[in-house]
Amino acid sequence: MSIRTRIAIVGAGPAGLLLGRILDTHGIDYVIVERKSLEYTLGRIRAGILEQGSVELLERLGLGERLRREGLEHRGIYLQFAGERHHIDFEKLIGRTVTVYGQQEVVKDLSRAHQAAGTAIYYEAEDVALDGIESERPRVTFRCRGEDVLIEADYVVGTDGFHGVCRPSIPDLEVYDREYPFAWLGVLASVRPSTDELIYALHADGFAMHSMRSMEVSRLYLQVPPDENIDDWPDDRIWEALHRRLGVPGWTLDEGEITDKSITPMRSFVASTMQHGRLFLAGDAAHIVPPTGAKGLNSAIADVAMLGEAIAAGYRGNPEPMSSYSRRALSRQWKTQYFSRWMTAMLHRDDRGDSSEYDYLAQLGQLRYVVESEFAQCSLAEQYTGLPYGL
Ligand code: RFL
Ligand code: PHB
Repeated sequence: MSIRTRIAIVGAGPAGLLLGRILDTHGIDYVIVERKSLEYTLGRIRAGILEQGSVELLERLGLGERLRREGLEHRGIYLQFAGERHHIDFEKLIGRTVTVYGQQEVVKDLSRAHQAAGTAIYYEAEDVALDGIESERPRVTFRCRGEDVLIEADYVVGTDGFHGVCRPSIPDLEVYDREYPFAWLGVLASVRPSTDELIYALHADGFAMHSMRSMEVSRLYLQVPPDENIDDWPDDRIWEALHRRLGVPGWTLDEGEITDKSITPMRSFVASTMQHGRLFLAGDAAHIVPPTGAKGLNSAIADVAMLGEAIAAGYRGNPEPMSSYSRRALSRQWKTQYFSRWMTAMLHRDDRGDSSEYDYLAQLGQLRYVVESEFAQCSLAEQYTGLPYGL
């Protein structure tokens, strides 16, 4: 089978699905190709926090109805260290907020909107490959339910995540990356959150975080070594570590049934370009951050917000936004990289090497500076709630 469309989108994660909805508002036709099944993409538990700009974009696209009803707007976060918990009030500091709404829910809303619009999405596509990205007619080929499919497009957009096929199709691509000597063990628990807003805690044993998905479901994380085996963490051990690292006098952490448990390694990664010929990259396909700043999903949303408008401008006869997309997206991304690395370094214990105790005490100094300085808090608030898109 052979298909002709304007934009071939590879990957139906949040970036690919959202780009499709943006293109719909401009009447630009596209086809989406996804390696996994619809059920699989709906079941992935990942990010939980939306920047204010992400919320506003979803609302503008008509995707805000359930988000407004079920999302939990948070005016700040708690930073905890040395047994003290401090509130950083973004709303008071800079008049901006974030919203707790699971990535799973964003993907569900996007998938429903695509179903209603009758979008062509090829799920369970095998052997997805790109061809001719330096030509006028780039192609995407794959097999779907035993049939060979060829898509001929004007442009290909790689929203196929970190392990996708699009980024490796760029010849001589340079990449910049950094690994961290720790990972996050994350659990979902069926229990009302014990906090009204997220708690980011540095403890002598390592980082811990209390997040949530709803008023009935808590999301909790613990710093663990990168090669940790999940089988070594029975529920009792997880709760015990969470109580120790998150505990402050006069506060209790309520326990509930753990319904999901996983370990995620941490890395920072940026590709040197987000465009080659007629291939554009967006989201995790181009860059990864450690999750401490809650920036992965929001960066993917920012990329496609910029790219969708750039493509629309291109079809209206203005090629400039498309040619400057990579530079603009990377400029925003490098600021986000720095923020995520800073939050990660400030809040995790690195106990390798001789300077471990020194580093920990310096981190406590940094945290104390942040909670004592309104300037530092404004900077954190500005970055956490989201930098503007370079449109
Ligand atoms: P995705 O979500 O990885 O989607 C890529 C899609 O492409 C498909 N695919 C292919 N399709 C066709 N052909 C191929 N060859 C393909 N290869 C792959 C995949 O099946 C998939 O459907 O990338 P996208 O859309 O760029 O979205 C990025 C976000 O998913 C990611 O950045 C966030 O989840 C990161 N993240 C967080 N981000 C935040 O903004 N706030 C958070 O609070 C936050 N917390 C997190 C996180 C990520 C985590 N994990 C598990 C990595 C917490 C965790 C634990
Ligand atoms: C989450 O709720 O999954 C979450 C929240 C904030 C982060 C990372 C993950 O920084």
